[in-house]
Amino acid sequence: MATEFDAVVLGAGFAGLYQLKRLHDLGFHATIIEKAPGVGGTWYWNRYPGVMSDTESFLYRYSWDKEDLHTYPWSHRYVQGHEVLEYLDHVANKYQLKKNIHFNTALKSAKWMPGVQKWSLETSKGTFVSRYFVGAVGILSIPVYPDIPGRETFQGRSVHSCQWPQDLDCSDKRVGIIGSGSTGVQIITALAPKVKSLTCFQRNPQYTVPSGNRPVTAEERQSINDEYSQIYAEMKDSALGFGFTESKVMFSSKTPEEREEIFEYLWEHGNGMRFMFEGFADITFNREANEATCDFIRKKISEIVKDPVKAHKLKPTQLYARRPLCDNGYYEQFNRENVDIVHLQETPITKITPNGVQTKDGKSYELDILIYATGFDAAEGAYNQIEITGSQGETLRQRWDRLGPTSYLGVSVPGFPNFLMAFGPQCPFANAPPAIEIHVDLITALIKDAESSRLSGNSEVVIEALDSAEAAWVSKCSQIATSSLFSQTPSWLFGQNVPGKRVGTRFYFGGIKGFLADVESVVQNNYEGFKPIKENMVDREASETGTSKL
Ligand code: NA7
Repeated sequence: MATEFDAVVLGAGFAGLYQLKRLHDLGFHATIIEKAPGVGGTWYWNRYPGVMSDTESFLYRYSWDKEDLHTYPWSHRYVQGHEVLEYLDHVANKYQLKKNIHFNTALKSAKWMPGVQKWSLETSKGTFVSRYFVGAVGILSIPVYPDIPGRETFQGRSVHSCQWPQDLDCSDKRVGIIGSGSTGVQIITALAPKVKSLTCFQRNPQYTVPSGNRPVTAEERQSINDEYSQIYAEMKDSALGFGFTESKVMFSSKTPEEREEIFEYLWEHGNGMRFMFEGFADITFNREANEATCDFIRKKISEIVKDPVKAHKLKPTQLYARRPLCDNGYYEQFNRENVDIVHLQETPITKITPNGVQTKDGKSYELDILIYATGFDAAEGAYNQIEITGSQGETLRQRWDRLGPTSYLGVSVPGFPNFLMAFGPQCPFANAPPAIEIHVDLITALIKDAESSRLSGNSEVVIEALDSAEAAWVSKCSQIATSSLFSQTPSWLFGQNVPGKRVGTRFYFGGIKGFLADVESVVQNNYEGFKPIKENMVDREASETGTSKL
């Protein structure tokens, strides 16, 4: 027999936990379905050595629990993976959310039932029926493995970064790692001092800068606490929401000496996002500024890495236009004798053997452990794993195969009534916790108003984006993306990291401030772009919508 809920949320990460809390606050009978045995979402799965956030700790958390903002402990400029998990576990306990989470439960399929206007959700633990269905699966959860012959023949331990076995001890082992994105850089930096040998199989080197991680003093914490309202006001007025003032300085307005000074300051102070956005306003769209940034980082690589052959392999040649990375001493690791780098563009991997990896130059690398830091089928990937059938009988995957991973505001897809995504495709490219809060607040407002409309007799009401609104949003996202050098550099942000995946932006690059303005306008205009939810809503006070937090 099916278990009935008012709302079912999929996923117990940052988005899912906050969404469950908001639904409980509305008095809804709501639950979370979660595949893992614990909360944390992305942070639950990504427990590899060196895993760390690169957002300032004071903004990598929820804004709505003022007590936690002021008192929950964190010691460094950035929180490590286990600290994020502990924090989310603390929130789930504090708000007694766990009793309403179905852990170890996988959603297999979801089907809209037009007769009763509800979703039927088939899970590994039986059927759930719910009027509202909120996806909160995150953007990075489906691992991508490289298609290399012989992968299954390897006799040592092989592991993807997001399925890291907690018993895996790499000490004194011969370790190989494929991938040098954000994850690879973190793993390499953490493992290099501990392992017998570390061979890094790198296809495209990426630019990474020092993170500047360091302890935060009690005085600094106090001053952050004192300024929290200002910090959040500035965050909402920014594009990225990373807790620093984004530059308005054009590269051309500075002399070569001044540019060098700015780059040096950023390098010393640390953080990839700051490096890209705090010194100059136009690194991501002015080719000259971008190339100067590339030159500066390549010069740093030459200075740090003593072996010129290794240094040469580590120097990126692409534009500096992927999600910017930072590290805790990545390039320095290549001065260790036990760390080597294989440049796959010069010597591609030909096969994986029972003993290790072979490359085209005939070399064999004998390994005990092979790590895949090869990334994710991002954005729509997690939704595509589940058969979600909407009101027209088409699955979400079929629709996205046809049109690309489209949505309206990153939350709603035409043909999928009462299905809402917290941080779905075409959500803002920004610091995740604050961006997620905007989404959850919008979803909560939509559900609250739809439910009150339904209870007042409007029995047919559903929350569903209009085709025209979705098309306009997709076009807006792609226009903004096209103006950036990001769109000229292949990465998971545009889908090129998965062979055969449709290329196009998965993000709204208009920033937090722009997104908030769009959402506020949608709410104020009677949920413009959605099917009518409530008659007579135009005059209503914003505070009645539940979106006053926006
Ligand atoms: P990324 O950024 O997608 O990086 C994946 C890495 O794996 C990257 O270096 C890829 O090289 C490499 N890769 C992928 N497939 C292959 C094959 N077939 N052969 C060799 N190398 C390969 O994933 P991450 O997990 O590092 O980071 C994802 C996000 O998580 C990050 O941006 C943060 O927001 C958090 P390529 O560059 O494609 O040549």
